[in-house]
Amino acid sequence: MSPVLASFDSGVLQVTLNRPEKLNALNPEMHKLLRQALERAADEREVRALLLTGAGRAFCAGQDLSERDVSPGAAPIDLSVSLGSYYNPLVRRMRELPKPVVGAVNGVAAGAGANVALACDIVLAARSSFFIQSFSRLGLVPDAGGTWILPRLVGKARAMGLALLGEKLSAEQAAEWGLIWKVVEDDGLLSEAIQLARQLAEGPTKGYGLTKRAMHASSGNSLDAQLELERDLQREAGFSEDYREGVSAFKEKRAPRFKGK
Ligand code: LHQ
Repeated sequence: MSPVLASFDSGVLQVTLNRPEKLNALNPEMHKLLRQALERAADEREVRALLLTGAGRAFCAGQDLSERDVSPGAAPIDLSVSLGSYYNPLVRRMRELPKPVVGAVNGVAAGAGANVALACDIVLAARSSFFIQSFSRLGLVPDAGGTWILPRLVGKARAMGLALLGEKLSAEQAAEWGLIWKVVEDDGLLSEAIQLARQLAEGPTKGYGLTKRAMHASSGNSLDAQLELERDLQREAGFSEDYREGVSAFKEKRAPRFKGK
């Protein structure tokens, strides 16, 4: 079985991390397959939303630690290579994909696995799942965008507590703190996530892509710069077929039929 599964249906590319016996801990092979899936999502017009989840009882336990030789005589490991080659491009691809990415956190999301989950645009989490910034337990710094996204989502005080203490954060608490969109009962998670991804896949894909750009740019922009960006992106959105369809549907008092362009 492939360690990353990809299947396409109803506009949604579902990508499943599939090494359940290792709690879907990420290795280079999985990164390669994840990259291919994200490239497919970017290239294929029919793909209008991506759904990321995990097989078995975990979403993802972060970097595969079994592949690291840390015995006393072993050469020091340069972790920047792994971040530069795999994690940083992964997070960038997810953020830059001009289509919605839904994360369905089915179980534990630890270390880089937690931050890959948080790089999704909308995160649903099973009630029994939890998040751990487990880096401090290994003497490491939160990576895969953790030090960027955590303070922005939950504020510096909570971000610092999560990072330094490395304690479990329940799905419920994560939702209460604004880290994720919603908690879903365990047995309904995948079907609700698929339903949501399909809903998004029927939406104005172009407008969604532009919305992602605006949202992601906002944290580095002044209000003035953001207003200018909104003006430019709205210009682009206004030229889309979906804008015409949206306005027509409103006037005709019917549901819009967006084509994603
Ligand atoms: C694992 C892993 C794992 C391998 C469970 N690797 N096998 C660092 C370096 C470079 C660049 C990128 O970024 C990073 C950041 C990182 O992501 S570092 C890794 C951060 N992740 C962790 O520290 C999590 C480590 N795992 C755990 O703390 C526990 O496994 C959790 C809390 C996730 C789940 O605990 P349990 O439910 O008690 O399960 P378990 O510990 O028994 O794990 C089940 C199996 O999965 C077990 O294998 P085994 O052969 O003994 O049954 C674990 O060894 C394996 N596994 N995480 N990251």
